[in-house]
Amino acid sequence: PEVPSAQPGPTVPVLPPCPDSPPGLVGRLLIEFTSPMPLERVQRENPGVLMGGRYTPPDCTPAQTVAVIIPFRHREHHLRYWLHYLHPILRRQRLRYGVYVINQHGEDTFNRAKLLNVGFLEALKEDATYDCFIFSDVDLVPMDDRNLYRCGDQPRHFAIAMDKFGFRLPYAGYFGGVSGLSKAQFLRINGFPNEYWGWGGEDDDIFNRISLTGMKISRPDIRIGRYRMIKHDRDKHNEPNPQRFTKIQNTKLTMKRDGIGSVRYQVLEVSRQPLFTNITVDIGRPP
Ligand code: UD2
Ligand code: MN
Repeated sequence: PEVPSAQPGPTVPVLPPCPDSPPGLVGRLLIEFTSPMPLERVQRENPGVLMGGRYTPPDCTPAQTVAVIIPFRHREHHLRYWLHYLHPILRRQRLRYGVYVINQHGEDTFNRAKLLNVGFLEALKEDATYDCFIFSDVDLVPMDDRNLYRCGDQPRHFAIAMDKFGFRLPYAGYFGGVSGLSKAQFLRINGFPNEYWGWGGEDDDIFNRISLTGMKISRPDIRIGRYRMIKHDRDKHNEPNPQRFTKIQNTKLTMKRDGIGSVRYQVLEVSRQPLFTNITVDIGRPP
């Protein structure tokens, strides 16, 4: 019998893998927060970014898919600067990525780490191929595009030299600001704590989780991991948490029961905007 030969279909271009060091990076960047930043301008300047803040490089196939998760409430004006600076940087870095703004509903006490847990789960619901999660404050902009927003074989701390700390690491166990974990690393530490309400401590708890599971923090060169933070006052309903000092002593006991496995919340709205996906969520209030 005659064996049918394969019909030549339309040619699907197979893109080469994206290179380890992306060409076309510019290095040190000038970052300032003086002129106002209308969203229409940011949109106009980033035509390659798709609805929901999704991007895929046109000329190569990235090794990872990155979800950028931003904890958020009432910081629209910071978000506009963040989108303005970060989209072009992430594009030059040849990342396949999506931006998720996790907006805490209501006026109860803010809970950064719980919002980040929500972001992890909700981003995966949007796209199950995410395998790298970058958690970023809305007010932090890198000053060097060689600080690659990718995951590696250890959890990564990106924001190591901030203007507000004199461009130095404030203490060895500092893990605040911007960090990145692969899906496997995140699950290995049972995600982030849900029980830090108000300002402070949650980043140290995450650092403890990483150490307790035998992982080590990886960091960029101090000359590259530079950041500017948009100057701001402490927000309402995010007062320093007086329990933070005792809580971070107990991570070893609490991390098993408090984390991604126990997070309870209710999504109120998912809306795909031109430059990001907004997820408004009810995360409850402190007990
Ligand atoms: C530091 C850390 C931050 C976190 C925090 C303690 C730096 C640069 N960052 O930030 O990672 O550990 O201390 O919790 O050291 N937010 C809102 N609306 C609010 C309150 C907070 O959107 O009403 C979000 C926003 O993304 C903000 C982030 O939470 O950037 C951290 O809050 P912050 O900027 O007030 O705290 P800060 O600068 O001391
Ligand atoms: Mn801040």
